[in-house]
Amino acid sequence: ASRGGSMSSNGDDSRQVAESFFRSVLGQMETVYLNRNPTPKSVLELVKSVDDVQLCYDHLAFRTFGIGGYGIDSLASFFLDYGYTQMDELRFPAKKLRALWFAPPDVSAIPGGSGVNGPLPRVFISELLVEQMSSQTQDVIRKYTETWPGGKKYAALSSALGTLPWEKPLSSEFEKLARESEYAAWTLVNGYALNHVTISVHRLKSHLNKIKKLNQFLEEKGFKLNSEGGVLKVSPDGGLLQSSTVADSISFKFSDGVTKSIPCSYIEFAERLVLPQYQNVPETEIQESHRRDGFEVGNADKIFESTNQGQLSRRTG
Ligand code: OOG
Ligand code: NI
Repeated sequence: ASRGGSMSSNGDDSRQVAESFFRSVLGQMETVYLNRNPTPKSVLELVKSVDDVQLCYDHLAFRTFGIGGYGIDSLASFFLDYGYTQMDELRFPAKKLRALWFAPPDVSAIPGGSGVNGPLPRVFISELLVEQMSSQTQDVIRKYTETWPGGKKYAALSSALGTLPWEKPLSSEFEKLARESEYAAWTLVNGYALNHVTISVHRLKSHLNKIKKLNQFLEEKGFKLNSEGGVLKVSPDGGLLQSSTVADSISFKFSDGVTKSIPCSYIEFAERLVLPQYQNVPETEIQESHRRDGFEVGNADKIFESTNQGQLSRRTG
């Protein structure tokens, strides 16, 4: 017997179900992020007030502990299951980090959709090389990642809910980690929460579609941008230009009852230039695929510092 017309599970329907589920999970991750971080929220509102057509995300970024199944893979599986493709690895030996980025499947934007309803973003996931840390730092990280195995299995769920997959730490443990790796301390208290979203600058329609103009505009409005190595980060090939705000701080109550201000998330901006081999393509025909793809170790190394104390305590100007 037929199960009937519109409810049949043909390929098109299942793709649509998967897409709307996937986008709503991204939307929840974004909601957690916007509720916690006033700066990204105001920056997005401000940019949308100037450029009201369609705001696209270049990428979303997450941090993880590379140990016992809690690393990149724990979160990547959600994106891989939806059709993302694993791309290049980036290494940061001094910070004891590695990262992978993932390219989105070929799914078109929801008509007129912005943000998580726009063209699907790339995904950048990094991990701390835990076994390269001091034994005291490793002990703290193991203590929180080894208690309950569910944490690594439900990484995406933890991110979408904004709930840590482990117990809240002691304030002394946070301090201990921060002295050795600010990334480690950040991850201990933020878990799988969205670290940043990145506005695709070249896809804006107003004069803000040049990153230098956008940076200037934001600084005039009083936003503090990450100045590590200069506000504008440029890849050696000149094709990838990035900048970011300094992370917001939130008040966090540790398990010992101590409340401290801790770094949370920031927002990034990326302009991807047209590749040399497509210089002759008419402007109206330029697609995202004609532009510089991927990430750049030198840029990323500086962008990581957006959550560091050195940037947070810096005065504007
Ligand atoms: C990621 C920093 C690197 C990029 O686009 O290169 C980055 C982080 O802070 O976790 O976002
Ligand atoms: Ni980024």
